[in-house]
Amino acid sequence: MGTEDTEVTGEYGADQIQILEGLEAVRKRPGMYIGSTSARGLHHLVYEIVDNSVDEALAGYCTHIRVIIHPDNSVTVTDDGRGIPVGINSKTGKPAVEVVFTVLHAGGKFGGGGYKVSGGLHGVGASVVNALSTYLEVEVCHEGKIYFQRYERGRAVSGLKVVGECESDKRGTKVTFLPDKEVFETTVFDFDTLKQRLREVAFLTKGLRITLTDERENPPKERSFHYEGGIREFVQYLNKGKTPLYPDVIDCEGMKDGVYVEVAFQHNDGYNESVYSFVNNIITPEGGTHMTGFRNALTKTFKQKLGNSEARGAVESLLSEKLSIYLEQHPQVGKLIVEKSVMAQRARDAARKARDLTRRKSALDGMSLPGKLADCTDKDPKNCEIFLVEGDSAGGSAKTARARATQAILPLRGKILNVEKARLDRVLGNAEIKAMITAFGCGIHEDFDITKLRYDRIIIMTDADVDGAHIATLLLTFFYRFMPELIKQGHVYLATPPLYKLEKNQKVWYAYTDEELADIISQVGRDQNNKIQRYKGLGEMDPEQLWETTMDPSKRILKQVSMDDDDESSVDVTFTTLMGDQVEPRREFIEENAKRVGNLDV
Ligand code: TSJ
Repeated sequence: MGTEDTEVTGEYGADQIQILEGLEAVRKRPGMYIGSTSARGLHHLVYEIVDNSVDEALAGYCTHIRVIIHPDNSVTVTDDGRGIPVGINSKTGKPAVEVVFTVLHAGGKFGGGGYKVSGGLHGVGASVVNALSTYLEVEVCHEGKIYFQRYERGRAVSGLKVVGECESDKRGTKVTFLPDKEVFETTVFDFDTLKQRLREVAFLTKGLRITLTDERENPPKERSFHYEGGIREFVQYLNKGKTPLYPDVIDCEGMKDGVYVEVAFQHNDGYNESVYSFVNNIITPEGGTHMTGFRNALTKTFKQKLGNSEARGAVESLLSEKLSIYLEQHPQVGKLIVEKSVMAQRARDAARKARDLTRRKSALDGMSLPGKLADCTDKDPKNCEIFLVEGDSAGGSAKTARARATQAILPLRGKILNVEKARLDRVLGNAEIKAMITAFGCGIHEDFDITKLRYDRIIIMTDADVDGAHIATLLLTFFYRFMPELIKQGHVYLATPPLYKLEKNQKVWYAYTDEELADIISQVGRDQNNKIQRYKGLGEMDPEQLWETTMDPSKRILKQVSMDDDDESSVDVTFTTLMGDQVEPRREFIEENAKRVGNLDV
């Protein structure tokens, strides 16, 4: 508003040379600073910037962070914090904000003194994002003035200038950057990936609101996360759809020996534990001493042996204290947890016995394959695939239809056991599950060894109806819990049987969706000679039809199951459609229907 552009400083100090060398190093070896230049590294740029605002929130000065993906995949992050300091930094003679963006490792950590800190990847901060962006613009609103600076590939192309005025009580920082196409393998952001991580950050920073907007969609897509309950709400979220053993989420929070600790948990009636631990807001999948402290506190408190003097570590001592008090007030909850623990102990013992049995068996008789398996003759796993077929009758057709050299058939009878609901010893005693484990040859859990996998492709072939989809889900759940690497490394597929057969004048068409059927009818004409059959199951197809429509590698449609293992707290199972090489182009639209199919129950 009538304010002339005012340079805050324009001096080009001697430190500048060192700065440029730093940025060159980042551009030369980006992987060293952000992990990789794949989609993963790209998304880390956003986390890196957002972490600065999160620190501001943890320090108690910021309540709302906005992240906007623009149509050109540039990203804006805005917060309502104090604003990156604009004053001149005595050491460099530059405004602090310029130092933040141009000096490697400077980060946003000035005074420090925050209650907790979020940790960006390797703690490298804004200067790395700047170096790896075609351009980056920062706007700071401070004491009624709007400060602005622009950088290109890490270098300031202007000094910090006052470019306008804002209301004197308005504060905050706004950063917009465009990731450099010369650096990244892809510069297209994935909404769900950002959404997942930002939701996690919101859970970990109670009270903070984080809003994600995708302007590439019309109208823009927006999600907002705000959890007053923090990780308590995270636990409720994880237990959604499960049956808690008791109504309360038990939690504690506090500072001990300079370590800030937050814990929350609630038991459910399932047999799988979901434990997530974070240090400085970063997930620690392997656990660590903080996890040891958590488990010690639980066992010690329940053994009632706790004396504060023996408590080691901040987590252990804080949680033990809180837990003892809680259990005195809620003895019923204590009883439930103890019962649960005893049950779990029994289940573990039974499971160990069952597993020892499988191990011994495979060691002794050189792995006897299940009787129902029609194995392929080729012994090179690279060439081989196994069809898991719903029902004995479809299994029979598949055995007749298959290419014997490379295709094995394992018929599965009836519903597959839900491994989420069953105790481990029952799971391992189940005939269908035992058959799969022996047929695959790669073991489970800690015995899992991918190099022993006997088939490169594991193809789930079920009816194209609700029951078929349910069986497929149960199988995927089993793989996810017992051999997740099979999914992560892309060995699991879904077959796509046709929904309809249309016959006319001795010619045959197959349709895999309703739209496709309509398409075919409009091509061949709607008349009396059309004979349309709706397949209710694989069993209705004769072996030739089954081969032609669903099994023939040159014609079939396979959906590859994949899983984003970046963030295990919300597993998305994704299907990618793979088609044989002779399919008509009109089948392509099936791809659109197969992109993303819900969440696997975690
Ligand atoms: F990444 C970044 F540096 F570019 C960045 C920093 C990006 C965004 C969107 C926000 C921020 C940021 C930094 N938000 N808020 C702050 N706050 C400070 O840097 C700050 C302000 C005042 C004081 C103080 O002691 O008075 C200290 C700090 C660290």
